[in-house]
Amino acid sequence: MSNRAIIVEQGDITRMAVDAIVNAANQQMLGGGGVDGAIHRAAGPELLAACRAVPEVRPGVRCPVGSVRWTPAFRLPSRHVFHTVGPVWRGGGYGEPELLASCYRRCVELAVYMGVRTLAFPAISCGVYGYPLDQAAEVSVATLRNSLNDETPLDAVYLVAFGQDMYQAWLTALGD
Ligand code: AR6
Repeated sequence: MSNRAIIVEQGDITRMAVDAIVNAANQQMLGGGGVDGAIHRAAGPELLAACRAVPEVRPGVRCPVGSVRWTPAFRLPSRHVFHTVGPVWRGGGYGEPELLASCYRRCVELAVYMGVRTLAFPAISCGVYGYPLDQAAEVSVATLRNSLNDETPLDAVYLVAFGQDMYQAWLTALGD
């Protein structure tokens, strides 16, 4: 797919009828607030059971920061949930941009591996984790542009902003 197929939308990611939506989870993967809570509510209790079944890589960690894990989407209109864990913003000098980039890159890699054609991201780390919206928008768009080329077998990548401020930040980063 080409860069043109990065599409910014404003709304609720749990309503997206795409092949896979991305969850901004935490390392435990046992639910939380924000988009994570919304996804668990909409998917139903089977999602928590599926998350629990993901093996821990060390005590309390099912998905390290910058990595991704897969579950089905159960009652959501999408087919898969990709659970990724963004970095907590600590001023930018603790590898936050690289870790956030890793989230986007690893989700695209998983999408290609699984034959996912349409993928929707929320603004990873831009809520509770405190990442500045403009900087997160730049990292996400730059990473997607690097990860996607004309041969990538994806039809569309949606960036789903919950609020107007993130919507604007993504439009600016895309140069629209
Ligand atoms: N659809 C799309 N975006 C949403 C939705 C929704 N339904 N709800 C919130 N957002 P956050 P983080 C936006 O805090 O910063 C959780 O407790 C929200 O406006 O959900 O990565 C996890 O369990 C913001 O722009 O994720 C972790 O503990 C963006 O989603 C922790 O929060 C991300 O905000 C992860 O923090």
